[in-house]
Amino acid sequence: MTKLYGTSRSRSARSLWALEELGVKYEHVPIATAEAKSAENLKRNPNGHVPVLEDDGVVVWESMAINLYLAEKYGKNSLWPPDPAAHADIYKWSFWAMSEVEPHLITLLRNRVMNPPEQRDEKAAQAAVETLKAPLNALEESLKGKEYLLGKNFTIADLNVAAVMSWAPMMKLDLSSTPNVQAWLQKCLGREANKKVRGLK
Ligand SMILES: N[C@@H](CCC(=O)N[C@@H](CS)C(=O)NCC(=O)O)C(=O)O
Repeated sequence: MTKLYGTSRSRSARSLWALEELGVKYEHVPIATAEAKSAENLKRNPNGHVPVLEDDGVVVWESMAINLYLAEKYGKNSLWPPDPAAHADIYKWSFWAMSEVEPHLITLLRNRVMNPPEQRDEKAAQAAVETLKAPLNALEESLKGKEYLLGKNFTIADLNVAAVMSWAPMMKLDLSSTPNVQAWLQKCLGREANKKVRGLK
């Protein structure tokens, strides 16, 4: 039995996308972000966050950990290539997205979308845009002449990085100076599995 806890309007969308790509049969329990600290959810995840995965008795939290686990278990002929060197690339890009990109996108989210207008700090947002230039240029270079991060095929590395980057348009982050990133992101986000997740609760 596979269950994914967390509304698609949260980081849970990443893990729902992975489940859909992998064709895993699962139950979606769309608990809202505001309910993530309920006593019930704290039992699953002591951090009181979503997403949380339960899979045949295995409980996993942290969106990237969930996706790497799912890809390794269910994606051997698709999202998870057999070669350990490919796994190194997958870990590298997944941790890179979480450490080098996501915190700055969150700064943008707070200061351009989430905070009430009087609490928004456009200077902090601009500083985040500046900081993002170096990692985005690194991504741009890495995608040069390639369909996907690891080469010809879409893998969990693309899914994890694109899921983090999917917030960029909402935060008015201009990607026109990194055309490879822009084209790759559109291609990844346009996949049927991701579009299906956008329609979930
Ligand atoms: N690093 C964690 C972050 C999880 C997280 O912060 N989730 C948010 C929703 S996007 C949440 O559950 N917030 C509820 C709260 O902090 O009370 C992951 O990637 O899974």
